[in-house]
Amino acid sequence: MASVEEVCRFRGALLGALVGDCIGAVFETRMTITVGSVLSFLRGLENNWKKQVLMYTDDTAMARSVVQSLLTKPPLDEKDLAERFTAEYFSDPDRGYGMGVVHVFEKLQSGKYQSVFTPAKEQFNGKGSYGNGAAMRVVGIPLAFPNVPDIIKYAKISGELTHASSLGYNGAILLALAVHYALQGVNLSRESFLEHLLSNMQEIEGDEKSRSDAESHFRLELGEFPYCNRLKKIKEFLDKGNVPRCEVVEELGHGVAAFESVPTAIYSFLRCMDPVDDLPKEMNSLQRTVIFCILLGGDTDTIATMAGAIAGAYHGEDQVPELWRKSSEGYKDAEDWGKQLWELYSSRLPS
Ligand code: F2R
Ligand code: MG
Ligand code: MG
Ligand code: MG
Repeated sequence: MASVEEVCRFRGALLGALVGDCIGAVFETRMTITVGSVLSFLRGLENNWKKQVLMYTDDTAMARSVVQSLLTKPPLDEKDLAERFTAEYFSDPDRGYGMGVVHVFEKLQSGKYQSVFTPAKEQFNGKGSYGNGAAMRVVGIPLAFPNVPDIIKYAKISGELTHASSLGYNGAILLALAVHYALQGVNLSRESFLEHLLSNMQEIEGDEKSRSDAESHFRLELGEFPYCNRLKKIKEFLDKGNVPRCEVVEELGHGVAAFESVPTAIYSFLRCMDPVDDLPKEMNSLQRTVIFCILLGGDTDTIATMAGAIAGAYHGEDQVPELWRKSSEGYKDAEDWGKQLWELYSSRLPS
């Protein structure tokens, strides 16, 4: 891969995540979302972009902290990252944070905790959060580390600062790995992409904590592998071709739990490599991916940001429409940081 093409994927991942969050957030609270209403909103950006900036939400606010920490305190300094999350939240608390995670920031701010991981462990009566907050912000990790063991290690650590349940941080690991494999572009087929994810997640979900968290949440027999099961469902859906959106929501979810949104984002990316019947033919795959996620409803900003990150890593920044990019708050940082992360990633490649 030529270096220009590589930088384009790194910027694409950050910009795809950004536009997914900014556009997805517009539809988050809407009861009815139709193709017409999404397309009409996007057309309206044309007349509006200089006047109306689309604000990013907690998803991007936290992703920015991860990227800044990775760039300034390598390889990953959990105290620095915890401080950045906390400072960002208290300087700008109205970005739509999850109801539970704000207690982690309050505890971290109190200075009463020796370990930065303890507040997260106390969430939800000691069970830890399984929200998608660790996954929604993880895109910087696979852009900073070129190999799978590092990605797994650092996605987990960065996730555990707020999400102590393995159902939460395993979602972050899965998303980070999806971005990692997407960076390979067309060198990896859709089938191999899924097989790699399944093989990694079988090992990850096979550990004792993952099995006991899954068992106590789903109350099923030992051996329940929630992410692996959903990856298998994705394969089934892709083999079928056209699957009604209501069935996608029913089987994969569109909620705030990581296991009800990370697999949905992965499916949306893979499905939208091909045209979608009711979306305009002239749209590229990344545009289709973001719109497809929004049409699923539910946690639209987060599913679109996660799928946007994967699609941007795969297709590159050229698929992020100029208008979407320039309408989104903070797009210049995403462009600059994409290049800086690529340099960091490249410096870590074996010579
Ligand atoms: N939450 C939103 N959007 C709604 C905005 C409400 C806000 N107060 C406002 O209007 O400004 N969006 C953002 O939250 C999601 C990421 O959440 P995160 O960071 O994972 O937070 P949290 O609080 O840890 O988990 C979210 C919810 O999941 C449920 N939950 C998690 N673990 C649980 C457990 N062990 N037991 C029971 N429930 C659990 C709770 O309902 C949590 O509040 C993203 O969508 C982001 O965009
Ligand atoms: Mg949000
Ligand atoms: Mg949050
Ligand atoms: Mg959300």
